[in-house]
Order: sequence, then C-alpha cells, then structure tokens
Amino acid sequence: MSYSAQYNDQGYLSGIDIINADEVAEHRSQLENAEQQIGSMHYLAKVHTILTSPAKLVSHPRILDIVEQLIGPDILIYNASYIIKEANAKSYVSWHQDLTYWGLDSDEQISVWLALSDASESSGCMRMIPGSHRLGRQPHILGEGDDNNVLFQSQRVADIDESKAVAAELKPGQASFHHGWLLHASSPNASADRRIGLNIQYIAPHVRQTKLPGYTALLARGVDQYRHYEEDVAATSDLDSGAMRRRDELERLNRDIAGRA
Ligand SMILES: O=C(O)CCC(=O)C(=O)O
Repeated sequence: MSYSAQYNDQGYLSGIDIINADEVAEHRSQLENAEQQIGSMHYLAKVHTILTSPAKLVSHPRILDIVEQLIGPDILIYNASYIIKEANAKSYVSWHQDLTYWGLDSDEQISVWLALSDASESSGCMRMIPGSHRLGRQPHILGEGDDNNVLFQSQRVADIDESKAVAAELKPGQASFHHGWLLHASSPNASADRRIGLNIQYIAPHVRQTKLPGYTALLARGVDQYRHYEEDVAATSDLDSGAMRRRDELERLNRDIAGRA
C-alpha cells in the first residue's frame, strides 16, 4: 500500500527510517550540549530557529518526500519542538487531537515525530487509534492542575476504547507521521533512558492561522503563493542571542494560540 493510501486509511504512518545511528548520536549530542547551556528544551516552540541540528532535520529530504506525498509539493514548516520524557518520569500525554485548539482553518497539516532515542511502550511512545482521523473534531475536556500532562491545557477526549489503541514504537532515527485529527496519547517513561522526539509540524501554504493572522512559518519545499505567514529564519549557528530573543517572542505567541480554547 502506498504511503498516502495507508495514511488516508489509518491516519498515520510509523516506523519509517529517516537517519542512521551515527546521525542520531550527533543530533542527540547537539541537543544535549544546548541543554547544558540553556536548560531543558522540552516543548519549546520553533527550536529550528535557534539550533542548527533541528534546522537540518526539519528540511530532511526523506521526511519532505513523504510529507509531499501526503499534502502536496508546497510545504511550510509551522513548528518544531522536542518532546522529552526524562527517564522514569511521570509525564504523559492525554488522548487528544492536535488540531483542536490550534486555530488552523484546514486539516492539511501533518505532525512528524522523529525519535532521537528509543520510543517503545516502556519509554512511553505514542499510541494511536487507527482510522480515528475520519471522525473529525471530537469534544475535548479541559484539565486543570495536572503538571504531569505535557499538553498546555491538559485537554483530553473522554471514553476512548483503549483496546483499539496501537503503539507507534520507533527505533532511534525512525519517524511517525500523523494526521491532525488522529486520536493519540502517550504514557509515562518507565525506562532508564530519556525518551526524546523531535516533533515537526508541516502545513500546506493555503492553511491559515485564524487566531493570529501573521504568525510565522518557513517554506521547506515548493512555493508559497499565499503568503499568510511571516517568515521564520532557520538557525545557521547555535543559540545566537538575536535568534533566542525572537524565539522567546514566538514562544509567547505560540502559547497564546495553542494554550487557549
Ligand atoms: O511525545 C508524545 O508523547 C506525544 C506527542 C504528540 O502528542 C504529538 O506529536 O502530537
């Protein structure tokens, strides 16, 4: 079955080889060096604007070739962030759909999750409900005061039939690709290593940000004839002070967009 047929049917692809073990080690060490300088990089928005490692990965031809098959030849990078669960940490992600609070006016959006360490059931890999993207937007309940939930609003969809869930286990260097309406979640990391993913969100250029027109994105491939977004600048050096200030502003905007219903 082609990638697009599988994606349209299941709402996701998993276990796709992207980078090799040496590249994983290099990208992980660049992330961890940066963390030694500025602290945790978990869930920071637009990391590709301050670090050269994710700047390279967001434009990786193997990733873009697949994204192209799913949303067409014109591709914008909307966001990139590391999602890190520390070894033996309680953090988890409740059942949700990505697009629910993002303010995008179309579902021509894809989340790629590239593993920089082992993402297994024991380390808290994502679990997906195959085919659930076809249900469209589902009601979410906003949570309160749950510091262990990675999501900004601890939002969750109730009454999931977990017997239908499939674990999207990834070896380091592999990626999954999921649709914005796919129901997914992840459990705490019970392993002795950090679980590190680089989550990259791509959109087709016609997709508008309705909560904040003029938000930013970066052309990865093809042309952007719509120009709905100001242009992000991909990092050409690590932790440049101007780029860091700009990212701080974008972080506030991102939390304003994704952190409210
Ligand atoms: O990293 C995780 O465990 C969850 C990631 C997620 O929800 C996403 O990529 O949309």
